[in-house]
Amino acid sequence: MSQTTDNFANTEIVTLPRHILAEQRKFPGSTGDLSMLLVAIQVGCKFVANAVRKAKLVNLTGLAAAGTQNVHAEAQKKLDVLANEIFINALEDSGKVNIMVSEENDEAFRVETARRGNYSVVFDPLDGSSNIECAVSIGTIFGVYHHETTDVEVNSVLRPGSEMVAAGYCVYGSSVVLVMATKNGVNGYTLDPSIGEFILSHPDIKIPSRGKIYSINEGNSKYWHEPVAKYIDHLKYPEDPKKAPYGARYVGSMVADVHRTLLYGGVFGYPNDKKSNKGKLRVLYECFPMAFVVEKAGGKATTGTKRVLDLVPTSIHDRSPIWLGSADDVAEVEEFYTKYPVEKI
Ligand code: AHM
Ligand code: MG
Repeated sequence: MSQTTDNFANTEIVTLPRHILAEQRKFPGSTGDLSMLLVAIQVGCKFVANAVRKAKLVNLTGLAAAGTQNVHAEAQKKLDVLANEIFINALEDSGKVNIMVSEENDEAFRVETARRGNYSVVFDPLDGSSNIECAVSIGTIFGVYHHETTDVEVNSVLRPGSEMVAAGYCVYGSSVVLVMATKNGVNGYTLDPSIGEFILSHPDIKIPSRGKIYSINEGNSKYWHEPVAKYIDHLKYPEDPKKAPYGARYVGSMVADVHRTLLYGGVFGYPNDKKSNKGKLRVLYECFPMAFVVEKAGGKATTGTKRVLDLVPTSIHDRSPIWLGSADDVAEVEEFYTKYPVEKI
């Protein structure tokens, strides 16, 4: 097994830290801080994966302390709280992080001065937690910003997603897969439980330019705006009678739905509608990281009328409509929004 080349032979088992270091060597003079931060994130994912797998057996399902809610007025589950603590600890210990924003914390907060670094991390420690109790896939989502100095204001994370330097997610599903995107591209690593290491399993992921699957909560169709209703209809009843309709898949865990979309192509949407003007998903730690991953893999992400990564959040828990996936599919979504404009998005 060659230790000196970054061109791994097909048969080689490449662990995540080794792969990240190899990628870093492509940029001589880099500090290695981002690499260390990404390695810390994968440690957090391993701990969460372990907790998720045996949650029921060790009394980790169910609600946290009675009446505990997060800032979104959602009941916090024990696993939500544990996953949040795991990531906060892993990120603090890395010594590379400055500001953290978590779905589970009302405010953004800073690491203590002695352990502060030049990166800020926004994350949803356990997304899709309504699926915990029934053993359906859930995940972690994260995005990383860089600061020139450690002396930054806590609200300096309110920046466009296009300024992220890395983002990704970990899906705790039938296997545990960690997907990381940087300016170098997108790679996926599968956890080998027998050795406790993430192994490079999906190098240089590219999303197909068009897919055959749409993914949306169709139960909300009563509230949909016209472009959404018309677009989904067009997928189900193609104008060309020779064309097959798209298939529908919706897990209800963004991480799982986006991961499938990334690998198979197609489109995932959580639009705004007549009952929620901004949609459901949070800009900083749900929409931005996923849009970043999908764009780096050659796909697109839009609100319907604007590129998601160009949004500037006004508060850390801001929400946005989102459509993401294969470039041609998402371009078609935008065409429907142009043809059937909605007054306010
Ligand atoms: P959560 O952060 O409270 O888990 O909510 C986010 C989840 C996403 O994973 C998923 O895409 C969406 O909510 C599903 O919402 P719905 O049940 O309205 O379809
Ligand atoms: Mg979430």
